[in-house]
Amino acid sequence: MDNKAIATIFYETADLMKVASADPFRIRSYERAAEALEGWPQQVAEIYQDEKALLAIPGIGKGMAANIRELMTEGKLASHEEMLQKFRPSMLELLKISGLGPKTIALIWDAFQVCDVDGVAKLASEGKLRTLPRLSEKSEQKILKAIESYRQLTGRFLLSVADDIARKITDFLKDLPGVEKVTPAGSLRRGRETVGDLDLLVTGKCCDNDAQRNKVIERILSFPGILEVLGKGENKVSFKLRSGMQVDVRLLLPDSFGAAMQYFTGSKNHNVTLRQRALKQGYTLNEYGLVRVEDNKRVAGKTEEEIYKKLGLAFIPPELREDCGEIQAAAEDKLPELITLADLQGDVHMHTVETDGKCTIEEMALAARQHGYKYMAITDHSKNLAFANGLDDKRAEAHIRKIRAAAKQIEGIRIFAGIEVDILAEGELDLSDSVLEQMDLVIASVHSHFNQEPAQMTDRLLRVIENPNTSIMGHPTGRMLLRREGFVFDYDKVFSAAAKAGVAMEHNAYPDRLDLRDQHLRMAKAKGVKFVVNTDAHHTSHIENVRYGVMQLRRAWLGKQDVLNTLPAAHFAKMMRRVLPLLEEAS
Ligand code: DGT
Ligand code: CA
Ligand code: CA
Ligand code: ZN
Repeated sequence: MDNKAIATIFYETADLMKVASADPFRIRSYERAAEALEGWPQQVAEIYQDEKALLAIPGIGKGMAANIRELMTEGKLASHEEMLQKFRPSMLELLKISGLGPKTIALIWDAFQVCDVDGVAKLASEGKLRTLPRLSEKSEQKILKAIESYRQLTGRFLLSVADDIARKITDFLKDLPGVEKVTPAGSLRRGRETVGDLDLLVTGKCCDNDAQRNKVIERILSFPGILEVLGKGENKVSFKLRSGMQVDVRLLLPDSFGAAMQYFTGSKNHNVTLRQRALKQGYTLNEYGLVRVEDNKRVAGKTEEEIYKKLGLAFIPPELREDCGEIQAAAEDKLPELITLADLQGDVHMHTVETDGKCTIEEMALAARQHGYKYMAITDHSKNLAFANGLDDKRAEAHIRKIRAAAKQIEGIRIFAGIEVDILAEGELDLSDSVLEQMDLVIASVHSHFNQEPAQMTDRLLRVIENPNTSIMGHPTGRMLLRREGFVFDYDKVFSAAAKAGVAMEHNAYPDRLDLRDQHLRMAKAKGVKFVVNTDAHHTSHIENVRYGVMQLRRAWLGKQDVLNTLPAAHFAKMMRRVLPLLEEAS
């Protein structure tokens, strides 16, 4: 159990206790512990047996230390379980609806013993909530609206969240005898930015007969955090986790594994088009294999590769399987050569403790070097981002000196001094030109005034592009997945101007952002824009998030040549200062 998982359980306990009107001091102690754990750099799993080490974490007292130990040894927490029993687990979901606070939920619970989203929606639409103190017809309408927008946003999860769970379940199963492979399929394998449910495929000798399959299913069902089993068959089991995520696991014979992978990876539209192609060529294609109609002979199924090959197609990478022309391109052998993780030589958007990061310059640099990068950049925030302790001119200059000093000390990786400078309301940059000029690279990002009219936003961004100090536009639309739509501007105009001026667009690989999205990446590429994929790391562990960013780039059909941080350091550095025309060949 990692810090985040413990923090989640503490937050949940606190929320449930609020509904139960428990002692506010106790509630607060759960919340403080959760906040402390979220920001604590060391995993408490490593130190939980050492009481002193736990108590050294600010916000953790004796009671919470005991709770952490209980969670680590039992895998659950009695106070949390007790609350869940009292209210039923659906209460957790209800608490996630903004606009429905614990007080209102407590009122509803006390009067109707209802604690699920559908139940509350029903009470509201039947006009029963207005009978409660402090609730009116108007509040019923507000609650219904909140539930509606909750439903639109939910049901989907960040790619990183699904990936995390997939890895945990894989780990949980991999030591079982006869398990050869556990592989994600569905939208996770295609690298979609959000995932509806998690599809996992298990194969190996463990799937040979009923008795063995039963053993695997039994083991799967003992995975911690399962809230509810939704369905169970001979070779399939579906369940819902506490987080609300549904997981579909299928057990497959190795002989038809490729066909199943192909089928369950989707997308549905890709599969439909592929099946039509198969039919035209005299085959049927399903999850068990590719079968020639003529003699009913199975001609492929063990691997995906042989299925595509038999259909006269080049292998189509999962990220492209959205029925956007990839089958045609594969038939003509015109699929693009997609960028891979190994192509990247650096990550040039990172924060440190100087602003809102959690690690030092040295720690970030060593982690980037460990990852295999040849270069990286420290790009802390500027002063407009006050809550992040952003840098003013003076601190920014001092920070450059610190970065240069660290660069002298650390070998094996080039460390650029950069900044993520705020774009102010009218498109001015938040630091003086004389300071920005000293930077190796300048990322300009919007962190405020998101709600400008598209025309005003367009002018604002065009002004940033005209500024000769701008190297990169950071997270260009400002979207937050499942929380906030990106702001709208004239994409054609801005992308064209950026291409012309030699300003690169960032693809921000932070899992909540994945900004630009795939369509915008394609649009920008068509205008001649070059990209930089960055993690916006606020902690050394975030550097690994780059894999989500690369999946998005692949979904947009981008190759190595589209992405500047595949270049060697010296060439990359020149591009950032806009000294050379952007389209110059890689040296
Ligand atoms: P999601 O879960 O909404 O993020 O998206 P997917 O693509 O993971 O969709 P899901 O979980 O419903 O199904 C997984 C894959 O299984 C899907 O990509 C293709 C395949 N599949 C599911 N239902 C059908 C179907 O009715 N027809 C075909 N051809 N394929 C299907
Ligand atoms: Ca799925
Ligand atoms: Ca599914
Ligand atoms: Zn940043």
